Amino acid sequence: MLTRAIVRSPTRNFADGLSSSGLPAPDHQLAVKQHDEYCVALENLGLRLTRLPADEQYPDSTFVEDTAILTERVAVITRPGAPSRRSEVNDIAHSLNQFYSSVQTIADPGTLDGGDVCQVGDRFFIGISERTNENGATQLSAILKTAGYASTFMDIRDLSPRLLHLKSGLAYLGGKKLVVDVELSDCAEFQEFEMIFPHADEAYAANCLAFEKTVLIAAGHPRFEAQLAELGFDTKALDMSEFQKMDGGLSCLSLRY
Ligand code: CIR
Repeated sequence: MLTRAIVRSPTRNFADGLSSSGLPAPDHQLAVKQHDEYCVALENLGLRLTRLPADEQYPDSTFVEDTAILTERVAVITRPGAPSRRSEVNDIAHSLNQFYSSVQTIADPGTLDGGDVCQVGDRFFIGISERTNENGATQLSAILKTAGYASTFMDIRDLSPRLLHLKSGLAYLGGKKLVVDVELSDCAEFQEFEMIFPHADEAYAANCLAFEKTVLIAAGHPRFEAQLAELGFDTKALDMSEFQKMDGGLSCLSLRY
């Protein structure tokens, strides 16, 4: 069960981060407001937050998910694929040392972004992407295996070049339920699951966060909200507009453990 999360406030120069969205630059004050609402939503779900202060050296550092893989048995500090983000891991490693007796790391030449790693019970789907290379995925898989977890690689560059990370198009809702971007629907690995496909106009909504029967979703996706309600989930919609402009989604804003 998840009890804690690490979050990091958006920097004043948040708009200087990496983006391929083609959307207008984000507004810092609005991003801070949306981030605060996100933190309140996590707290209302019972999570205790570690809030790291904004670090202006790293405009993408609010997307803490990419810096670590946290499981019940092991913590792994990543080596983010974007060189501008590589040193974001330092403060996260420092925070995690308080909670994990052993923290492993991904080493050069491996690259790995947490956004490419989706846990489904005792198994992990690891996306090979523009950010996560095979070496990084292989290092993670070996660490996970030692901890008793299985892993499966999926090359999303071929399957769906539009997705920055695997979890831009994949979320686990518990049981056998997966939210899947329609472009990933043919993956053999997913066929044993009950797949929920967001409508093509609501593809951004695939990046959602499930906490048992409650799912945090990005606001403005009514069809997806209805799909989840039909399955018996309670939904809480959060305004994510400023993070979407920088290619980020709900999962990217926290490290949950
Ligand atoms: C980046 O390009 O690295 C950031 N602007 C967005 C990272 C989003 N993170 C995620 O999906 N896990």
